[in-house]
Amino acid sequence: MTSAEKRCGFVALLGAPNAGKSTLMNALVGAKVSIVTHKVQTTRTRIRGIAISGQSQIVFVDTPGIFEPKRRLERAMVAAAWGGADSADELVLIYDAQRTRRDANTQRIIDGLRQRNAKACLVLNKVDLVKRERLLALAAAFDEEGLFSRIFMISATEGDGVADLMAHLAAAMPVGPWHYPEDQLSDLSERLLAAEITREKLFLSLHQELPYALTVETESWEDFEDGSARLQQVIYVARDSHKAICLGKKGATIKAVREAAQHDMTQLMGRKVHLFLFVKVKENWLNDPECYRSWDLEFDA
Ligand SMILES: Nc1nc2c(ncn2[C@@H]2O[C@H](COP(=O)(O)OP(=O)(O)OP(=O)(O)O)[C@@H](O)[C@H]2O)c(=O)[nH]1
Ligand SMILES: [Mg+2]
Repeated sequence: MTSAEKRCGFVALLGAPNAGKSTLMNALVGAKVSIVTHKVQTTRTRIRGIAISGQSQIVFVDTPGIFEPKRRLERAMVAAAWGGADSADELVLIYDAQRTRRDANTQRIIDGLRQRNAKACLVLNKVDLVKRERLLALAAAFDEEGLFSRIFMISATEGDGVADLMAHLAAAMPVGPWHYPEDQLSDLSERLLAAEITREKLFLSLHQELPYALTVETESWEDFEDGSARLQQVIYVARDSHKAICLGKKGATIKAVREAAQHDMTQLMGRKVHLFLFVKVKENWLNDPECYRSWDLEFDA
């Protein structure tokens, strides 16, 4: 084997909801390919972000958080997360180092890894918010599990420790040809990415259960000769009362969501985007197989 040989592989990012998986993937890829909010259960499916480090192409798989699922969509999300783990070359467990006690969700992942006889790297994330002594104690406690080949201390928002993790993973990738063109950063289509951006803004603007009771679909996309694009998206909600909250007083909420989403889309796609949003009631979208198919989620997980 020579050092010039190309390497390529998959790295699954696992962790409890809100641990910082998507933030870390964006830091590794160097672009925002997965949406991030302060709320749990933001990521709904496996999203691939692609990075190159030396001769290695690393395909990161951001997964929904692993938690105890109750509803159909939640079961599908957790199944997608484990599916990402089972098809990966390397696993990274991300833990929010602010937690003073190990949570049941992280324990569930550790048990699942043990059942699978899998080794993983551990990332203690959000180290910018935690004192060093506590981090060392945490690392020692996790080390006792005998499950982790390496432990990294990272701040995904500040970028601390990200290069070390990347170098470790790059060297661990199997030898083989790259799966994606050199300039590709994600496997999401532009339509899906645009829907995710709008969903992020809705998550940030709406409260309680509402963000979890809606979904966004890019219905039409027109490209114009001047490089600009016109996108029409539908926000599906389950009830009339949800529609009213989504629109806000005199349409103020949806207006702010539209403006923020359009701004991000224009930036990310590097061209002018004109966004049009419609809110529709579709009572049963959570039980619509088509919706699951479009997300590459299993309907009967
Ligand atoms: N201070 C600090 N905040 C962080 C760091 N990493 C992530 N966060 C914040 O933690 C919150 C959750 O981040 P996400 O990346 O959405 O977490 P996730 O694990 O993908 O969450 P789900 O998709 O819901 O499972 C956001 O508010 C992030 O800004 C970090 O290193 N430091
Ligand atoms: Mg996420």
